[in-house]
Amino acid sequence: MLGAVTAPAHPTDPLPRRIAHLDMDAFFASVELLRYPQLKGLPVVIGGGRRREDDVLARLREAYPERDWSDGDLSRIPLEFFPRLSGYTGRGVITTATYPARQFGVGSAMGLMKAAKLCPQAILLPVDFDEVRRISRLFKSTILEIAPVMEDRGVDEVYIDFTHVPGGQREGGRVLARLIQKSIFQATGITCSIGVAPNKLIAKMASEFNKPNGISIVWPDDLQEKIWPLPCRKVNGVGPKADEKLQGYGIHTIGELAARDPGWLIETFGKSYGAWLHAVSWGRDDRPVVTESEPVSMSRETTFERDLHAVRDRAELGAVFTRLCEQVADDLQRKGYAGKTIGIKLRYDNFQSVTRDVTIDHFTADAATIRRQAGLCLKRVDLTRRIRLLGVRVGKLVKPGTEGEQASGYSESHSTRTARDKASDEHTDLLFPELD
Ligand code: DCP
Ligand code: MG
Repeated sequence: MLGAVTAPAHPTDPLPRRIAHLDMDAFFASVELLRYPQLKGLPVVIGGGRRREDDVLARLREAYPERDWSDGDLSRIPLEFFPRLSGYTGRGVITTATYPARQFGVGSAMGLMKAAKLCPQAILLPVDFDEVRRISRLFKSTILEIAPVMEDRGVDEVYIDFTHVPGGQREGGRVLARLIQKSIFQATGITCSIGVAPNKLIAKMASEFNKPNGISIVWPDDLQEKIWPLPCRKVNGVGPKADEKLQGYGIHTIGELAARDPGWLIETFGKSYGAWLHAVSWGRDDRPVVTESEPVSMSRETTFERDLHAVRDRAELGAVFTRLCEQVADDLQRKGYAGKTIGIKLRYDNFQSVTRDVTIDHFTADAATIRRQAGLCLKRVDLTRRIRLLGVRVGKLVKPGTEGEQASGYSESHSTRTARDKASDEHTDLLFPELD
């Protein structure tokens, strides 16, 4: 069975648990600033597409054809050659923004056109996923050289068990946190923020307290002062719908949640979720830091520049569809996986989404097979309406030579889901079917 490996237990442990959550600052934007250090301190937003070649360099070559501009000149490209948000038209959204840009009220998930109104002078750059992945691996390997018990939580965040690491208890973890911050900066040139607390729940909240380039240390006694004033939404696991329901009962902060009778919470939010809400509001969480996991599915998806129609835009849609299948096949092959369940996701112009999948009788990582099966899935959905987004997923993965595990749900953007993600999804589905 694929899945998690937990940190070794220390049954007679005299040391208090100290768990860190580390999150890179303005990650995708910081990655671009490594390439273009002249943008430091300026409002920069990332969004609007994927980087193919260096567009800024291309403009420069056009303007000065007589000169031999190369990648080495990137840091010398004058500011006027960088694209600005002003005049942006399109449907792109902000993936992330530098801290100077955030001062203008722009941030993740905001439409670029809206952001252009708030901060027209901001520089707009696309994401370089390859470089993001490279830096992601680099900062994680830097941590592992210092602290071996690390849980990978995605491209720019991890949990680290400080309890038994030298320096991990000094000043509540501040000494080790400083060392890790410094080492990551030396290795990557990017800052991060770290929260150290008695558990993952509090550490995750604490890493946001002093962003960017901050460290915050939370002790068990700090619950009332530092955690209770926060809105419930800051709890990792309280989504927008649960929050709305809480607000409906006049519960806005974690402290207000802690003041409620646990019996009432269980009655109102269900046995499992109600009990969990009570526990987290009192800062209780004993989940271990989990050091490994295996993917259960891989997927790719794309949102179109304009909504496409299955008949009128058949050629374009077909080409994108084939490309997505090839990308998923490539992801599988590169990572050495094969899958048995092939699925599609569609989002219509009214934002309604549908998924269909099929399980075949053998494991595959072959683009043509994926394309064929995904094509059959596509026949099972309404194709008379305009389509905004198209995705392809392969689940029930095995790494040839190992046992497989069933996949569930559907992933966001292009991503790899792990057994851990799956477990948390199931938790969510189980606990509040009518909520998040
Ligand atoms: N990201 C994304 N889609 C989202 C949110 C984030 O693609 N809906 C990407 C862009 C971010 C990266 O993931 O750079 C990390 O997400 P964070 O939420 O940690 O945001 P940042 O690292 O950009 O900023 P912060 O300094 O607040 O952590
Ligand atoms: Mg971050």
